[in-house]
Amino acid sequence: MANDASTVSDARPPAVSNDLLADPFTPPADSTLWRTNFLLGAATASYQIEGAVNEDGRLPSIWDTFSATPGKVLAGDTGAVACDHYHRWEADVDLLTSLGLEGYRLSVAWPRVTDAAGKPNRKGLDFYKRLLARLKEKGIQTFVTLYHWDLPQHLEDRGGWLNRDTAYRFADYADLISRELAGMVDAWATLNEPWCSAYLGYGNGHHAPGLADGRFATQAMHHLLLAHGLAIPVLRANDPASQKGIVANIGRGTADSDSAADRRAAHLFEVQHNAWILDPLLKGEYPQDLFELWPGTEPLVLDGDMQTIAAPLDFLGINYYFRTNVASDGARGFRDVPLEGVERTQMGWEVYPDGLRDLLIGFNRTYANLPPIYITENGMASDDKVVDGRVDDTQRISFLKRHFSAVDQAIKAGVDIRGYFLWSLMDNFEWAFGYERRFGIVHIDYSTQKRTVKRSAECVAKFLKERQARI
Ligand code: GCO
Repeated sequence: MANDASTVSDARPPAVSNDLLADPFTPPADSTLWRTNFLLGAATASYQIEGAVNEDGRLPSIWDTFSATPGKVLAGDTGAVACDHYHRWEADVDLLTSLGLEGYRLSVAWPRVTDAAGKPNRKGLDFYKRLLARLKEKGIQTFVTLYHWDLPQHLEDRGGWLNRDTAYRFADYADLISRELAGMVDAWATLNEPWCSAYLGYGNGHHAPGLADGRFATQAMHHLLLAHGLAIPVLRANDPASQKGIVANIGRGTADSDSAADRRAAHLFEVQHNAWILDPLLKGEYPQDLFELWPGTEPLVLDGDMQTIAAPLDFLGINYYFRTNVASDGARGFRDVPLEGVERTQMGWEVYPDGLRDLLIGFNRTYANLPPIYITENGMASDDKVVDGRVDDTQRISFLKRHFSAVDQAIKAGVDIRGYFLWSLMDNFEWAFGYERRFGIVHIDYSTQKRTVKRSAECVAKFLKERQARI
């Protein structure tokens, strides 16, 4: 989600009550999550775990450049080694299998699989072929994201997502990769969180490539969505049996008071975080309120673009983390009003499972053609430590239990939700926050690369085992 430094606070999570320790995790008997066709998996992304940035012909990405720029990433961390997954992938697949996880969401690094002319890089492609073949052999469903933010630097040098041509280069890349990997992927997602790429990358500069201009953000978003829309028919043609979709991060905005102005502010917050992406995808138009919020930022849209962007989807991936409480900031805007005394994570993000439920139910009402949903990311960061060989991440266990319950409630209210991926399988490079923030259900000791299964992972594994035993 938004690794926006401005959302970080010093608040500490409160102690967790004892009854949680007694029955830490298992969903209640009537939960829809007991259905064995509800897919439960974990997610990662290439730049956050792979390392090996200079190996086997991988080209530099915008995140290599950004993280090498002093002051951009906490403690000067980079993804150069990360979890060394490029070399340890076999052990990591064994780990997934040992936990009984049924699905794995990963991303392909564009700069690893193509050369500067867009031609295939065999060694990079072979890495993903080996990995996907092994996952298939283990019976794990594969959800592959084509773009989880690691744009080849040579494309950024030509304007990146501000250059319309990048959308066409993305479609070429989608063509190449889906020909190569056809039959090995259960579901393709074109983009991960275009909101972050456009807004944090080009609007406020907190992410690579680090540009900050409101007009850049809306134009970059348009080209990202166009890239998505161009890629969908290509994926359909090359790999007809798989599902095709996109992954969007969503944010809950609540009004600080009941005043009309604050309620309007909360509405505008959700327009900026959700409708900006979902309206073009599902209605074929940008929300006009967005340009009320950001006057003069209308992107250049060519004839036929909106139709391309609104290509039918087989699924929509939803990433949810927290809510933001807002008040009116004058005629057009909103400002954050952080709530006191609420539970927060290591990111400073409020733990607010109801937001997930309410947004899903709201989307189901707003969009007549809402596709089936997968929760493609949900999870939390905590300052986890290995003590006597164990990691007791009690807050995460409670977090997961409550978000499972939110998903269950949304399903019972009629939303078609087919699965849930934990963010993340393992601690990893958390973008502008480097390695300090730990989102994994598996702990990584970065000095030894030792993996330690956290208690949350044990709880998930136990639930999956019990669920399997019911068949
Ligand atoms: C994102 C990404 C993940 C993050 C996670 C926690 O949304 O930022 O998909 O790469 O690590 O969301 O911030």
